[in-house]
Amino acid sequence: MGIPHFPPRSNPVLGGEAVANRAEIGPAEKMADGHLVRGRETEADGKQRNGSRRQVRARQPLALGIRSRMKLTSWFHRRSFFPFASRLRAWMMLGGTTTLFILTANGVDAKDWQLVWADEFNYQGQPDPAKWSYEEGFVRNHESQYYTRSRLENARVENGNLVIECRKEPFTPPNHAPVAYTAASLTTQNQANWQYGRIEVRAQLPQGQGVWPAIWMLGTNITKVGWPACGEIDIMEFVGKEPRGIHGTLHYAVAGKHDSDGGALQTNQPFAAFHTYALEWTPERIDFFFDALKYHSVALAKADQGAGNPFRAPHYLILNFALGGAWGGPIDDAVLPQKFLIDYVRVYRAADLK
Ligand SMILES: [Ca+2]
Repeated sequence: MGIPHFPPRSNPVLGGEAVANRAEIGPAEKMADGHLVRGRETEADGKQRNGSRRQVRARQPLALGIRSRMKLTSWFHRRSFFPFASRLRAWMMLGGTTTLFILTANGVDAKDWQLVWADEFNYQGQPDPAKWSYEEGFVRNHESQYYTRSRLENARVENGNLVIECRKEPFTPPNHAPVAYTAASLTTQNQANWQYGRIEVRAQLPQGQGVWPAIWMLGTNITKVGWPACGEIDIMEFVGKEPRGIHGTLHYAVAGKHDSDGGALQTNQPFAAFHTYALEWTPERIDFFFDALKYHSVALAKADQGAGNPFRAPHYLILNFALGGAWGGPIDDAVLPQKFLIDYVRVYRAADLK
């Protein structure tokens, strides 16, 4: 959610910094085409850690993505005589087969994961108040939606899914002027947080110009140290104006200034079906997954801040459906309402990580 991560509207200074960050990300997106993954792997090049991210990207385009892809397509190499590109295309189209690779693609064997928290959304009505609370109002990024609290039109559980619905409608919140767009943002803040493990969310994304759903985390110490020092883990971000891109990113502070390390996967119509968005978080690194495919990885050491590191501390989870704003861009009213469906959230701890 944090590229750019504007603080509330009242802080124009930090907002300006975020705009510059987004502008820098732009050219890299044009480098990727087809089903290629792109990402930055600065930890493999220590000399460039303190250089500009633009330099890093120019020297190492696609390096991480291609390696990850090669690993995952080895099955096709052994069993098929089709050219590599055809195998790749076929593999991406066979979304249902990706589960075959989970055991080998994950950093830790599946048998070593212990489920420690979950919401399967196998009930009806309000999201479980023992697990979820709400962000309310206009919260960040100059987005157009007003987040409502405990309003079934915007957040409800039905048919086995959490439904977060973004609507264009005249609505007058309590103690607020009328608004034009409503949606919801659910958070486990003050109720559940985790440090290390595998966080897995099966979801179907909304689509259309302006939509910006996200699955992400913030450090629980945000109320003390602020953003970005608290750290931010974006497990999944998607913007409807780039309908092929899935983004995973870390935000943090280096010497008091915002920095980030993000990767993106280019795939076909990710909103057309449910997919699994996950991260695996160890004391050494965070890996980002789309189904079984690991498309980005960041060494935690990048975010060392003296003796501390925001990613060696607990974070809470946020599921939200934003509209417009700094990254969502212009809104196509005709696509609304749109639904962000979440089948489940599962949090695992690795058996060897206490
Ligand atoms: Ca479910």
